[in-house]
Amino acid sequence: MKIVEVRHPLVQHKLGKLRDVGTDPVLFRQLASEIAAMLAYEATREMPVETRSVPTWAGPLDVAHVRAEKVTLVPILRAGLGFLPGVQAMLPAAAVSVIGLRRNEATHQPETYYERLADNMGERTAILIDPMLATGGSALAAIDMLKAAGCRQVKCLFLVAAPEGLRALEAAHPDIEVYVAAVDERLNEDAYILPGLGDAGDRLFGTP
Ligand code: U5P
Repeated sequence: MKIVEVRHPLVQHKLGKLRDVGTDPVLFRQLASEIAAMLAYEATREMPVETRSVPTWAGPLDVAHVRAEKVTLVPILRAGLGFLPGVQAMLPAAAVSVIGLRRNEATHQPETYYERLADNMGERTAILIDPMLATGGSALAAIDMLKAAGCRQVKCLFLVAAPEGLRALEAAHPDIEVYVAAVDERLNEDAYILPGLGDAGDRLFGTP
């Protein structure tokens, strides 16, 4: 499994601000989106590019063109929504497939409550979006769904990942790619990432 930890100074600076408990939801959403855009930039480096002829002031010219219909963005509800705008800033025309997963706080296992995928999933690269990879349960369930729908290439964007989650993804899906701003230390007994960000959904949406 390809894991890219984006050590860019701006990503790390913004992540540092996210870690500050005093960062309110308005700033948290803004910073999360900015980091998401930079992770998307890294994740799309090898994207196939076609050429198209455009009329320019100096006559027709072959220019680069990325086909939006080859990609789908897949936010995992709810926290993934807070991460989506930054990725959409980079890929504005990509169809959005939404997956709703709720973490059962007793078992820490994900439960699916919503699934609405784009058409022609077999033709698309899926870019899975969730701020946190903790046990990996949610991401594994989402990737299983995407592969069952025919996706052959899956790239995952996380703000922070725990080593436990990365190991679980690697074991089940060695063919995927993962882009993260940080790989943190470990999970606590409630399956929260240490040092992490706390509950990313709560911090994005201002819920207690
Ligand atoms: N989660 C957090 N903070 C953590 C750990 C988990 O917000 O420190 C939430 C995220 O919303 C994410 C989900 O969607 O739990 C991932 O958990 P898991 O399925 O990887 O264990």
